[in-house]
Amino acid sequence: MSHYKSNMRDIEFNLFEVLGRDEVLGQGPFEEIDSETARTILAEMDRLAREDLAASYEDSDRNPPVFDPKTNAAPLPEAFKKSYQAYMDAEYWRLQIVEEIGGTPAPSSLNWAMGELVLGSNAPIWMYAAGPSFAGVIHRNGTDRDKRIAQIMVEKQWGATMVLTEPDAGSDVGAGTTKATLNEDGSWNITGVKRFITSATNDMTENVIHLVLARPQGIDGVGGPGTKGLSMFIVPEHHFDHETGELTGERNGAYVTNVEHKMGIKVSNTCEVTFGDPQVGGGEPAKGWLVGEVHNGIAQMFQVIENARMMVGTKAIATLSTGYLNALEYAKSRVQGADLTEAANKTAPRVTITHHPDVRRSLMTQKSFAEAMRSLVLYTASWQDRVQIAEHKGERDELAEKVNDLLLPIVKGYGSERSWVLLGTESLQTLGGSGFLQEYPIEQYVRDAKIDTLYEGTTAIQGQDFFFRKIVKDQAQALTHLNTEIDAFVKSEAGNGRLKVERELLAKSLEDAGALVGSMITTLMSADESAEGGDIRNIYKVGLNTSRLLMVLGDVVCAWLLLRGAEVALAKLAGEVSEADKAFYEGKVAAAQFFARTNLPKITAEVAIAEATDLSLMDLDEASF
Ligand code: ST9
Repeated sequence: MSHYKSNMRDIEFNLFEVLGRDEVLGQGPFEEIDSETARTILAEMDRLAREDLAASYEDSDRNPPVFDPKTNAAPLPEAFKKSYQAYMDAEYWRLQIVEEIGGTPAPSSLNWAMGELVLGSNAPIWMYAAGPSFAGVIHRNGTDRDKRIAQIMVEKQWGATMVLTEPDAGSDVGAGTTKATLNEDGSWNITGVKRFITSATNDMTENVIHLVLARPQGIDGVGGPGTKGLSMFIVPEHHFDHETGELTGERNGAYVTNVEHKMGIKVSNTCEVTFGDPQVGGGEPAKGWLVGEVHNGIAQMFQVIENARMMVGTKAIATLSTGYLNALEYAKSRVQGADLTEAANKTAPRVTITHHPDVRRSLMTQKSFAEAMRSLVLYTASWQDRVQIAEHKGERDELAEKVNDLLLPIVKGYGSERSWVLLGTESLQTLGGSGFLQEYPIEQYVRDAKIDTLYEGTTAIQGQDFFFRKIVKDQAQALTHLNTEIDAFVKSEAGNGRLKVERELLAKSLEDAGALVGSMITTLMSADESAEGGDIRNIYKVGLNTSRLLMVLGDVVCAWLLLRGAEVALAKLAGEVSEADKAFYEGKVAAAQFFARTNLPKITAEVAIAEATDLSLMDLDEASF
């Protein structure tokens, strides 16, 4: 039986009943995919995920790849390769790429709905299969040569990697020291060691294209310190003819020199890659080609990073959803103890644990967060749909770009933190001691989901990105738009009287969150030493609260999205619905009410804590920690 339990009903509810995706499907850039086709694709992907992709989930954990230093490789388990091939053969990965390189573009919302199914059933498949999506970035930024390389990558279904991190440059990408030196033929020699590189070796694709950030040497005006001095290079594992794509038979000097031993997602090879070291492999130089022949590496790489941050948040949320559904299934059949009203009666009938108040609290906590964050992912993706539609017309939808940018750290940072914590504290806990056993998938979910708070920018980085870049640098334009939308909902008659209490709670938390943003901006301004009385150390007070702000606004946005869904559900319940739909819609209303009532009142306290921040923590001697 499959470990993976999907929630197709809720995915379709979000896409079609709340977000009205019928309106974008079948037209403009998505002409070839109407809503009926989209539903068929989702159904097929759901089957594929539960059966073929999930099939190797456990085996890949118990029999992970082992690095062989003689071959610089870590071959993947056969069962995993079978699942990967099933995914590639289904060809739905083409929906993420542009037509010019062999794709059939679909709205981002449909892609991330499918993404949930793949990432929840066996996430490393999505990561190994990302080569064609990486090709999209090369195509978008590249010269004619690069565009042909991008086509080849898709035709041949090669793997690809994002290569930023170094042993001493993790969160601080700008500290990277990997060098690039120009050759006479226009190629570059790359030298340095990179770490934590996902998918850098596999035995499923004939080639891997590394997208490497390195610092050009000896050229005026480029290669300076920090992230802006980094350029992005196409560095293949094996050399190939840039016109035909045929491998030339020459190895490039980019070698995997270690594969990490990890807590989770063990089948996803996390590699050290050494570039251009004469002592490694055959000692060949590591040759690379500058993407687009422009030195704009960090901005180019952020096109990959933005997609990968969305991926990580979706992975986390997908795991919480299947964790919840596994816990629910267990709770419905596990008989333990008497009903609390019969606690004094030692001979009272024993009941399933779904009868116990604390289990109900836990299940509804899991359900409401999993469904809230699913709507967060799909709502964010619906802004990406707008970006795609504008691009197809040769225009830009700047508001959509900004709102998407604002939401990304919430999807990634808030999504991964809430999911990882709830998987451990609630989903696993529902199974009692059995949750700790490898007989059930949840202990693996907990291990596999922890990485989501770490890679692609830790939660601390997401909090900083959210405040400094997505709010302050944006002059709060996207935030103001979101605030206006939530405020309009608060003031509406949404829910026809049934959501009055929750709308009031939302109004209060919106006001509190607004006050928090305002006070952090005021504190930031007081750190400006060019202004009278400014003290640079006040910036610490901001830094002490950026993660808190991310979580607070995550709660507000999630509550709003759930309540919007509840409004739709209540409208449906007012008409004729099947028994199954009645239960589903009532569950949507209950989850929204529960989420608002149990989470929103805490925001007032969070804001009070933030506003009372002083510098005592920063003044404390390190020895006192
Ligand atoms: C990793 C691998 O963790 C994990 C698994 C990967 C699995 C891969 C498979 C799936 C991926 C599929 C992807 C396919 C792609 C598909 C695409 C489809 C189209 N947003 O603030 P500044 C830029 S890998 C956008 O001064 P610092 C911007 O250009 C390791 N851009 O930064 C900016 O210039 P400007 C992951 C942003 O102080 C410039 O950077 N590592 C954003 O120099 C400088 O900005 C990390 O994630 C943004 N949010 O450096 C690093 N932010 O301002 C974490 C910056 O002029 N560390 N830019 O616009 C950080 O993010 C740091 O904040 C820092 C700071 C490095 C950016």
